[in-house]
Amino acid sequence: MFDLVIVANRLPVDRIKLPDGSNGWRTSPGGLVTAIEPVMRSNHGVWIGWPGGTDGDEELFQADGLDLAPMSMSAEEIELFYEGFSNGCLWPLYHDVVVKPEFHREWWDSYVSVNRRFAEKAASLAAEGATVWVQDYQLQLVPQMLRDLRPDLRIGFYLHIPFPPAELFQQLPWRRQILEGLLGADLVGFQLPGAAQNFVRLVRQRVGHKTHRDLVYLPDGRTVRAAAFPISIDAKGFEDMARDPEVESRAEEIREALGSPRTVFLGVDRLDYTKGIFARLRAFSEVMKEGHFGVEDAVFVQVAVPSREQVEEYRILRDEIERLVGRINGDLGEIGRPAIHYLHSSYPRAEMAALYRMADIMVVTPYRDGMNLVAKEYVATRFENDGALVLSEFAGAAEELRQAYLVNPHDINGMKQALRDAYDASPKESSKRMKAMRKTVTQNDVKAWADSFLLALSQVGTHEKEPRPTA
Ligand code: GDG
Repeated sequence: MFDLVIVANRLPVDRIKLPDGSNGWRTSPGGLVTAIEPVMRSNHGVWIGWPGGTDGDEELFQADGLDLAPMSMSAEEIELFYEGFSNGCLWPLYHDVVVKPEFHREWWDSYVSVNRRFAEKAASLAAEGATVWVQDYQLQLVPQMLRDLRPDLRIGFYLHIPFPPAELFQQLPWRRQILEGLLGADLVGFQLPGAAQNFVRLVRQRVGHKTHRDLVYLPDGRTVRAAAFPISIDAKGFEDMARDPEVESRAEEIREALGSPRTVFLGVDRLDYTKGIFARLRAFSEVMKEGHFGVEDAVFVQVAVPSREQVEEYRILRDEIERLVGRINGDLGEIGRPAIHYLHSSYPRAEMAALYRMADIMVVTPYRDGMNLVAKEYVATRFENDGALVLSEFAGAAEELRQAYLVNPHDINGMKQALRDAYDASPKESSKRMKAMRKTVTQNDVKAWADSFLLALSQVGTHEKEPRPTA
């Protein structure tokens, strides 16, 4: 039995086949594991999640001293729960319906049954009075299902993606069930205060509970708090990696391979329609076409990390982007000098750091993004206070990184202007902006995020200053 239980769709490791045919594990170091690992170690924690694949093995195991509980997933569940309801319905709905969400009852049925299995697993592993922290949009029903099974637990929920305004959320045929699922938690955490307010307002309107500021009062006497906890990165870890001489020489090597242009623009995103890759490349190509800079002055490196390739929308998007890159390079490129270097691949973390180090201008222009860690990682690696960040107003990170060149990603002319401004900026101006952004990122790192969430979770219901409404 464990005192801290993390419940996430994915485990922090992938199941792999070893050369001898047996099962092995490979850590997939993400931001979440960096954040949660220290609290898991100091609190006797376990992490429940899907290890990828369709292997039925649910045996607990240890990796790097962490206790992990794999949840199996059938091929049908991957199709209906994961690719269907999670990524074909909730993902677009919560990202401003950038793409039309699909509502299918068989997807929902699978979402309910997978959430129930996760809740049952958490109930079976949590010690009396333990803390359970449920992560993200794939598992929004787990808090209430778990509370029904184990009323003794302290339950937190954190949403990594945006929470939509009522006008959009109301489209969801199962809107009430989702709200009630989340209300099983003591604390519901969001990236931004606006998202927490959307949630409280919806609870008042759709479920009819009394609310006051960030608190929801349930008829059974329980109080639920909804608040913002903007996620961050292991800023020191990224800076240390960036200072590594091997990373520095790799950064130089990449620049030389690009033909040592004056300015390198960089985009790094999962290949997702929310990330605004297409419009950003168009804006860059137009600035080049208009002669503000040529292929010998500037180049755009776009890393598009493969993502959700079984989902139709993602396949269409990939084709569109690749056609555009081909057209731009055909129009503007010269022999040995394409305007855009497009890489459909994922890389080790050290290579990511080298890419950040070699880039003069990082371009992050999602139509909607819960936070966007890439923007923060870039800033963390700029220990010489150089470089510039072009950042969408619709990324959560824009609320903190005010000194970026902020853009509306729907406004191509506005984006062109921001790219020109970043390109033309004096070293003094860039350094002033970067210094301020670095201060923000280093002071609010991912450890501070995890600690503040867990502290707030431990305090819900213990010292509310506001009197309970009596009506
Ligand atoms: C969701 C929300 C929110 C990317 N490519 C490689 C690689 N990465 C790493 C990056 C970064 C992470 O993946 C991507 O995080 P983002 O925040 O940019 O975007 P999402 O994947 O959409 O994440 C987002 C986040 O959750 C956390 O709450 O910020 O808004 O959508 O850390 O470095 N890492 C490696 N190789 C790659 O090729 N090693």
